[in-house]
Amino acid sequence: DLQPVTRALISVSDKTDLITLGQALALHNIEILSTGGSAKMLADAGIPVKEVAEHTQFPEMMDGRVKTLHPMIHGGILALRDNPDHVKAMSDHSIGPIDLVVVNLYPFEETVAKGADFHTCIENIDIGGPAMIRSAAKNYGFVNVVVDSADYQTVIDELNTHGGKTSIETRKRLAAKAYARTGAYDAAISNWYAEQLGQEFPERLVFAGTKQQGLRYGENPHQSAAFYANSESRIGIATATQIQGKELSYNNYNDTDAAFELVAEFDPKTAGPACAIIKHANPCGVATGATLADAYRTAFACDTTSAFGGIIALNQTLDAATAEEIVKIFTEVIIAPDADDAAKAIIAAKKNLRLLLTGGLPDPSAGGRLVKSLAGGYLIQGRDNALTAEPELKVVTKRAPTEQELADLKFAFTVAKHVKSNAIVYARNGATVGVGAGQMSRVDSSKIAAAKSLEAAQNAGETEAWAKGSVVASDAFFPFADGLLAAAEAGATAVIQPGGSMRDDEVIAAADEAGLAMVMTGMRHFRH
Ligand code: 93A
Repeated sequence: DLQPVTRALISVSDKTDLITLGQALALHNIEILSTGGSAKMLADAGIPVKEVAEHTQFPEMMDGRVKTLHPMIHGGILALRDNPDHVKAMSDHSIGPIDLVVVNLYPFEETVAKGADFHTCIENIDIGGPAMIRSAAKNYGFVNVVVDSADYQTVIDELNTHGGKTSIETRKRLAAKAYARTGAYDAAISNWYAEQLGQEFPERLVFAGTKQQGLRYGENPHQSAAFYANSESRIGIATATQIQGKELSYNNYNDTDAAFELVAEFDPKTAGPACAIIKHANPCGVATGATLADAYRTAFACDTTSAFGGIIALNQTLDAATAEEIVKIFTEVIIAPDADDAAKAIIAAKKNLRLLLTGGLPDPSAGGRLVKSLAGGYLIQGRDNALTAEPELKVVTKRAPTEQELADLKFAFTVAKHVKSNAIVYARNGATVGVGAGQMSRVDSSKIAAAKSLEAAQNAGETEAWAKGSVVASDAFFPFADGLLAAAEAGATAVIQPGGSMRDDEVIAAADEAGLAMVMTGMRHFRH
């Protein structure tokens, strides 16, 4: 079903490739109607163009708020060319058909992102543009609608192949994309408005995402998947540049995000170099160190078995010494703010190893939403963007933690925030020595973490579990003394936990009995 293009309307804010398009249309003798800025640019390039105001015999008015909202325009777009009544109406009112609508909208999203004031954002809400886009898309049987300069070539190719005509398949595809654009545009406006009104959870929440990558499969090969980016500009997996390696998989995305969010808790200025190694969205080793290579080696030592095929996140520029260490075993992904040339060269030898660079670290305290889908709906909550600041830590035992213990306790609790519940983390000298994740019983998590710490010691040729002399963090309170006693038995000397159990007294008494120092944070960090 080929349809000729005789007249086009071009009204674009983003003028990328406008001249190329105009020239191609002129070659096909297509009459071009256009609005102010677009018309001027085309005319300046010597392309024949007619101002919309001249076509409608109606001036652009009200600061441009009304420029294309006219029956001469919308009648020309919407008329069904094969409907006698529509054809008669066109002829009665001297309305010429418009077969191609090229519109991109006032940059509302960019204006918001720039932090513009309320009034400026409102003025950047495009009305005429979406109206034309929606009209053209509705009349896909006859009209082509282009909302993205990336599609100019598609239309030019169609016109060239079909002698100035376009196919129904292309027009339908363009129509679908057009409604996705106006939908996303209105979603951005409504989300912005809700934010202005301080509505964290408005009556209707519209998600808008742009497909960033189709994925080969989802969590498993029989599940389909894709990655969509939202309009948040927060540094992270969505803004990263992939320097080398295979395409990321669904699980890579998930784990790399978890890894980078974790390592970003350690500000290089205060915590020094830090490294997190992730498997199945849980850390199997996290460490700070005198150098980045030290941090990696120590994180790796926590669980050398699980680290195989893991995801590595670094809080500062990947250097050659660290890269040398990393390439010794198989790793899926490295994510870091940056990498120096020597490090890149070392990584380049491992063709499949994915290297992602972000240019910075995400702000752990930034707000935002977490979305989880359930049967028939979404559960939405704010990001867990809080950490217990030092002054809020309450010493509840007779013995207060030493300075070293306190530093390790804070480190361990920060890591525990990023471990699936129930989370138990043993740490020593700014590094994890045993992680227990995702158990239904806190005692089991504690036992697993202790067992891992023995394994780590044995791997290093030692006999005594690394949990001995370590500190321990629990993501939520100990409901009974048993979890705490398990940690004491493993050799932990100090404990950090939220507190708030009905049996806090029992737990504190058990800690005192065992000679442990314990601090309470008053803040829980469940993660599921
Ligand atoms: O203010 S509007 O909502 N009113 C209109 O009637 C209208 N028609 C086109 N904005 C309108 N446009 C928009 O103008 C287009 O969507 C496009 O983004 C922009 C192009 O203006 P110019 O060609 O003057 O640069």
